[in-house]
Amino acid sequence: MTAGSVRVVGAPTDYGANRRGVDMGPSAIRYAGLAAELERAGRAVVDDGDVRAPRAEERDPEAERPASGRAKFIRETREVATRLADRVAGALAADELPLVLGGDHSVAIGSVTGSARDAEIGAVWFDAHGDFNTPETSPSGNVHGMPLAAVLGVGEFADVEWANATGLDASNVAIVGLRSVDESERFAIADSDATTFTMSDIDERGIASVADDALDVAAAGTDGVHVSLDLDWLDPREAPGVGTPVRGGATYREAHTAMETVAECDCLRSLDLVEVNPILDDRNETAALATELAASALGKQIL
Ligand code: NNH
Ligand code: MN
Ligand code: MN
Ligand code: MN
Repeated sequence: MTAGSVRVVGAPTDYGANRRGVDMGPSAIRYAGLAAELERAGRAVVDDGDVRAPRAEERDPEAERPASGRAKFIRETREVATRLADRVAGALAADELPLVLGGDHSVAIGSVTGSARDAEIGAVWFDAHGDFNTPETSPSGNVHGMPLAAVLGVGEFADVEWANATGLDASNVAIVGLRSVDESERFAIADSDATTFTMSDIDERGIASVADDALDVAAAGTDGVHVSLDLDWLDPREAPGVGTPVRGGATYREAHTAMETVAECDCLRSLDLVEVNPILDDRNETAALATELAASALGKQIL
């Protein structure tokens, strides 16, 4: 399943997050040595540059409003998601593995819809958060808290065609590492067919077994799996450069083990590295960690 070459696409946006700076994530991850690291993992790397994303200051966050509730910069989010989906689908059509660099997590709407355009896919979401809000339930109006609900067509998103991933069923979705879920989001997750693994599950069962189960759920009966790695999945001590840090996250070793499990699955179709915020980072260490984890997911061997 795992294709040979990796095609890197940056989505330099911070439309979906409250704190500015995550739009610099693609540059920071490239600067941390992404291409060299992936080449050491035995992968040819093609850098497709960034999708166009106007600066947030040039735009009015409420220029377009959802039918109900709040979703800031929804027009800009749609523009980026649409462009990104085309790039991701194009890479897959060329038999390359798309690696999307965020940007805030709203960019995953583009990567997932692109990956699911011509295939049945599953998805594993490594995240502290559920990303299952809708404009109606969101406490913040920030779309980075909504991408899973969007691609699955939850609630009002059912009618938002550009955001729905028709080739993805919730029964093939697993969320790993949950520790910060909004009250309303909780019910939406419970109502869905998605499978969830909290940090407590990881504490009790170990990450290798949890990651293995999550990938099994996602891969079952599909053509491949999209892995969305929100760097806030990790503990803020390991990954300080994120906009919404939550204590009690995955350790450095747990994160590598999870990504090695992804490589072993031989089911990876597309990958996101999102929410790296260089302004909040400590000497680019979160970006460097993101490159390391991508290499593990793409098959880097120690010996
Ligand atoms: N659940 C909160 C919201 O919807 C925070 C989401 N933040 C994230 N998600 N970083 O991964 O606003
Ligand atoms: Mn997220
Ligand atoms: Mn998160
Ligand atoms: Mn299906």
